[in-house]
Amino acid sequence: MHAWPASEVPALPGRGRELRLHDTATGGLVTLDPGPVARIYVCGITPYDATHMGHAATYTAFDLVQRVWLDTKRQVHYVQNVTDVDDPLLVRAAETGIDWTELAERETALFREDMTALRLLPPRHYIGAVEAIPGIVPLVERLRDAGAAYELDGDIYFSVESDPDFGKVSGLDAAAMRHLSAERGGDPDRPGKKNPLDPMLWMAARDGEPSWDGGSLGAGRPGWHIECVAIALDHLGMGFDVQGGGSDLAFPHHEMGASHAQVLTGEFPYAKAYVHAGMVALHGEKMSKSKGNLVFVSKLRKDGVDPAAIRLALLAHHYRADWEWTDEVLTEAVARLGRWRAAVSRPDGPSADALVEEIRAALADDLDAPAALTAVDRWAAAQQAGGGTDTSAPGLVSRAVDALLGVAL
Ligand code: 5CA
Ligand code: ZN
Repeated sequence: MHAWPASEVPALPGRGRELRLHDTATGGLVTLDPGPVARIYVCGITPYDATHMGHAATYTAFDLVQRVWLDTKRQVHYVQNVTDVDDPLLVRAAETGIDWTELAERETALFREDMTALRLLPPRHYIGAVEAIPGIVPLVERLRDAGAAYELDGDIYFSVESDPDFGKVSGLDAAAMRHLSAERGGDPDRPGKKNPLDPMLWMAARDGEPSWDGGSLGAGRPGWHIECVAIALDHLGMGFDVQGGGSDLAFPHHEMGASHAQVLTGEFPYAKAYVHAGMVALHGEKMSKSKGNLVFVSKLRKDGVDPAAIRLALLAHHYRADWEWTDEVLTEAVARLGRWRAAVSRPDGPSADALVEEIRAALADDLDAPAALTAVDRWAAAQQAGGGTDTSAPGLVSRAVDALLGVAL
């Protein structure tokens, strides 16, 4: 499927720093060494509702990853999926009486608009689960033929015991895994499974639900984790640099994905770093489509909020923190945007060379966007106080804020 248009990324003088990111698998910071082409897969939406602040925060974090890499003069191969067939989408379609394909198309179109407005760089490959099915079926067949998958009443399950490295992404114990599996789309209590944690690879066709030709698997539809694996292996290959998503994907989604891929290829690791963004809450609870406590990007845009202010509101929080969306967060961002715009519209100011390096250093250090914003605040305050006569400074600040933070001043 098509992605969305890219906003231009201005080139800056000098070169950005090497990125260090927190890796869930090792539990610490790793300096990534991507080579001339950096490869990143970020899990996409399940399009049954509009983009909320939690989604936007997570995608903004990985947008910063791309921007840091681009600033090191690398190319970035970025892949994202759309889970355009899955249980929650079918349930919402049934509840609302909207055809599931129409619902998915409508919400994906809105997501593209939101991403464009927020200046999130698009993936090179934007792939739907449905269009990935012809690539998924042979992977499931291979897992089954290798003895790493088994059939249960027509459904095919992956055997987590087939991967000696299972558990290394999340580092959780069996009890925690079982609990999260039940909460996040798994079925640990289904009788007949070899291990309660085993996830479904292929679901046999159910009455009244869409299904596709699965060759020797029979008609059905793909499981969630194999969807992302098929897309990532097809477009990035094993050992790509970053697997990204919100922290709710560490287990089971990224754990299972890594296992599927490692058993399929015999190689380790699936991704060099598993990077997870914190959860955004509203009124004390994680913002989630299933709970309905949502603030939508599209609603704020419709209300006339400048997308640059939304972006600044998101960047004011460290990507790994869990935080709460409030009206004040947005009010402060609107005020900050105003101060920055006033500052760069002046004819001169203090030299900005050091500021560019400060922004680079902050972002390279596990995407410390709040520190980068504070650095820009300091420059804007000094400029407003009348310091400096460098006529190139306002333009350089504007370009740096655009290139590195994605905010158009
Ligand atoms: N389609 C799957 C991934 S393959 C999925 O999780 N879709 S989603 O629509 O539920 O979420 C899309 C992305 O937003 C995921 O990375 C998820 O971790 C992230 N996300 C969802 N809710 C929040 C939240 N409240 N705060 C931060 N990130 C969130
Ligand atoms: Zn995914």
